[in-house]
Amino acid sequence: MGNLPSLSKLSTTPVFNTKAVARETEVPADTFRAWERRYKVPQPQRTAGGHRLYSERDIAIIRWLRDRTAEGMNISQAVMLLNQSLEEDISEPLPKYVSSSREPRGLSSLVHDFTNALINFDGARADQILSETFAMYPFDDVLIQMVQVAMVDIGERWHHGEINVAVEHYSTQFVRRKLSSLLNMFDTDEARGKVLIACAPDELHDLGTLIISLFLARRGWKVVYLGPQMPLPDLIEAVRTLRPDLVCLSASMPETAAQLAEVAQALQGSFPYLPVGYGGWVFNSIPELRETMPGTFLGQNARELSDAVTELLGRKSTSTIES
Ligand code: B12
Repeated sequence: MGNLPSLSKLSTTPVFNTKAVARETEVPADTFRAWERRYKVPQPQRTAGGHRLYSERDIAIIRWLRDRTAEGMNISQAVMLLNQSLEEDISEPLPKYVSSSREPRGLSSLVHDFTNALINFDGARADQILSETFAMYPFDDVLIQMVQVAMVDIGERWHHGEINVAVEHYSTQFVRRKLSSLLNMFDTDEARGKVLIACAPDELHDLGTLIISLFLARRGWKVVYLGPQMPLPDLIEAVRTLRPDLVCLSASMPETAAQLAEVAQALQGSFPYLPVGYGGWVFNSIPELRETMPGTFLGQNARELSDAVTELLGRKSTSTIES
């Protein structure tokens, strides 16, 4: 994927009119005006007469978005990556691409609208809100403070009988599709190390493991995502084949936490040098359960997990597993 040119070196002086930008970038004016309306990027200034004027930096950004969409990425993902690149480049003193003409919407209002859109089976609206949020807030915050919060809210309403299973399934599938496509995007073979991620044998709650997978993949770890309901013999087989540097296990209920203790113990028996970590909602709500678990508790959420994994594995890139 092409890197963004160093934007800080490019002029922000508004000099090019719409026609010149279309000619320079070979992107139709309607297209980049639609990007501006929907994602607040690029950010042309206006002349006294109301005409748009673009800078060199705007042109570089339009070209970069053009190339990503030509590679098959959808525009909302491309804008999200643009924001992410700006976020990661600490030498880049640029604001995120939020319209300077109005305050960004508060996250809680976006979470509320996102949840409502899902509950009303309105995937297009949910998609739009998600893109808007990715364009305005740091990637990690969107996952933990928006997606996770919305899924807990929707799931709890299902648990209380306030919404039916069709609504819960629709919302879960929507989020699963989004998170999976992001995970594919961050997949890399030049990784810092390989992490295998799986749920306990009877565990269906897997959105948390998808989120932790994304956090790790985005930080350069090769994630092998095995998802919900992972039977122990197959997990052992997978470890033997894949030789990961770390296995991360997840449970959300006391029964599945008990299973996880057996899984972790069996893994440690078969692969004494393989680090095994665990986490999940039940270990946050009943912390005493951590005392029953072999392996390392890696944190209460995806953010804590990424720090713990870096601490545990450092920058090691070769597999150390022995069987
Ligand atoms: C949505 C939901 C469901 C959905 C799950 C959809 C899916 N595919 O994931 C469905 C409808 C399938 C479901 C089913 C059930 N559920 Co439910 N569910 C929830 C709910 C409301 C939210 C879960 C969720 O998606 N959270 C969002 C994710 C992103 O957050 P997360 O899982 O916590 O993950 C974060 C952290 O925990 C951590 N993390 C997660 N894994 C790992 C791993 C590692 C290594 C680390 C470090 C960190 C980590 O990082 C994640 C990201 O930040 C929770 C309540 C809650 N507050 O969590 C109940 C809850 C977990 N469910 C519960 C129950 C009882 C059930 C059912 C038994 C209900 C039933 N009668 O059938 C079934 C069980 C199914 C099964 N066998 O697993 C109970 C469990 C309580 C208990 N003591 O057992 C809860 C707590 C609801 C409640 N208040 O009672 N559920």
